[in-house]
Amino acid sequence: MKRTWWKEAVIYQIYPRSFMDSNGDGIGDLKGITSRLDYLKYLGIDVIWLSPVYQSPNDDNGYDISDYQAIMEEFGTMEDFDEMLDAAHKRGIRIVMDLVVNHTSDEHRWFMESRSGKDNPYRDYYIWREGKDAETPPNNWGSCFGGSAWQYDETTAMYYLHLFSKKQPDLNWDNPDVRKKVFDMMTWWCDKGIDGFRMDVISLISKTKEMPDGKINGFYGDYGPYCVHGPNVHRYLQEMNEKVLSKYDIMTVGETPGVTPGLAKQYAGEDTHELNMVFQFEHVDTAGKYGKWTDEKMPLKKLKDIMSRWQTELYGEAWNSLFWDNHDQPRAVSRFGDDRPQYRDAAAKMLATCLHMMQGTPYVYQGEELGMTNYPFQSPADFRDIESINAYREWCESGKAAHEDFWPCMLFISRDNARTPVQWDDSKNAGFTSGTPWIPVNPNYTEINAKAETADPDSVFHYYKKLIALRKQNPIIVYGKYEPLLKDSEELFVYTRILGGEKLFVACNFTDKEASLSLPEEFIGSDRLISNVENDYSRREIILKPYEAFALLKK
Ligand code: TEU
Ligand code: CA
Repeated sequence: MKRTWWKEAVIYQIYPRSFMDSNGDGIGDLKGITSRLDYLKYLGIDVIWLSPVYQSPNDDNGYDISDYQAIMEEFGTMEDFDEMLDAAHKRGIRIVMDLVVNHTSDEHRWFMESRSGKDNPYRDYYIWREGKDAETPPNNWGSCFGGSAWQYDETTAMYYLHLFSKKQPDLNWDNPDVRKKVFDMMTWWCDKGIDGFRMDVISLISKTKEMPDGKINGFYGDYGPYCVHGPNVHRYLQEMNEKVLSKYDIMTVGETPGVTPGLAKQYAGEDTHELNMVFQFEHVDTAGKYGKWTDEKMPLKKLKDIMSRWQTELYGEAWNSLFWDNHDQPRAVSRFGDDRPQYRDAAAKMLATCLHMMQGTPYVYQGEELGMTNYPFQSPADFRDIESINAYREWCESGKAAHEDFWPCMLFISRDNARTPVQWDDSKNAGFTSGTPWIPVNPNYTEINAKAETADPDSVFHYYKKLIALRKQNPIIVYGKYEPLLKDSEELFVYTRILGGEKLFVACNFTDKEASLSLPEEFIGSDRLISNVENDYSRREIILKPYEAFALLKK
């Protein structure tokens, strides 16, 4: 297995709108990020993944881009960007940009040209089809954010495809001019000195020519078989690699909904010349009675099966990312752990141990290092996220689901849980802004905040700092071979890692009860690398406390 810097790195995701506001308008911005770089340096991360900062009408908080080479006004200027990049580099921190090129905003110049007439040179930049008849879209596909995936456009009396909101028309990657424009834009950013790309829904860029109705799934037909891992996706990524990526020392991670370990070996294989690593979503998939909306925790056995399969199947062949949450997912401690006050601290550290001792590049989503929790939303009017707002309308206002049944699912799953402001201190608005935050601050900021946690050596923050440092000191954490133990346990997540003559033993209690474990003979008397409570690990029989986690290293 090749050793590379991006396999050894720990990445921190910033959702700029909610990270730090520098000018009191209630919206996080680039100067705000620059002002907090020392905090990130202290935490010890190597790379920042910056969610989109480009010009955007913000239908989907920046994932709808109207100019790829301009900065969103609310976030600052290109000078602010350059300053931030430079300040990060001075601290040895790299910056990876979000590349959103499955679609643009409908306010992007390309789309405004495209919709203006059938003969416009940009017409074929997007995916246009005739309706089945005047009132019926070309097929039954539904968009990810509700409604049909097709929008009728009066000017030319045709429909355009949008797998996300109708303000996010899909680009036509089969058009070589589109690819050239995208590659040129990427080159422009690379020449500016950025350090890589996180590629938004990159597994969706190639669509089949035929676009038949899909199997009904909820309200609409499923576009999956025709748009996910489409016919030319690997060819286009190889072309991108050849024309852009291979020319720079950068890292790439593909957001690849629907990816399996088999496909990951192609997208992110050691020698396939596509991407460095992927995000897979099996452990956060929640297909239930209301589509993705559920209020049920994934059973531990299932979670372990998924995580272990990815660890084992990619070993030596492809590289994976490790994450519990991001800006599209609820808060990790609320979802996989336990956010009740008496358990939150241990559960957050336990989840961190479990993930950071695995193979792959770990991602820390802003606030995760503080053990930030889901938000106590009171009513549907509290939501800002287009997906949450539309879903409530589609399920409840239509009468397909009862409010009482759907509401707990929104509380558990809504993306807005991750989007409340980072809690910096216990002053007004958690120190995020001096104005009115665009989305409310979680009221638990008086307890959970960066100021308190950086001052407390036993905090979740310092635990993350330690895990990040351990990864730098112990190649076994990066390169060791993974082996699952106690696969059938419904309480414990246990595994080992092996590299050369060293062996690592990791055990995590995922429950609020004590759990007993017989330590394998060979680990009795090993060094304790880290643990989230005090316990005696020199004995064979160990009783783990609720949410206890520990790692032992045998040299
Ligand atoms: O997300 C794509 C994706 O597959 C989902 O996680 C999605 O956001 C959603 O939760 C579907 O139920 C990416 C971005 O990360 C997301 O923020 C954007 O909204 C989306 O693409 C469109 O650009
Ligand atoms: Ca601001």
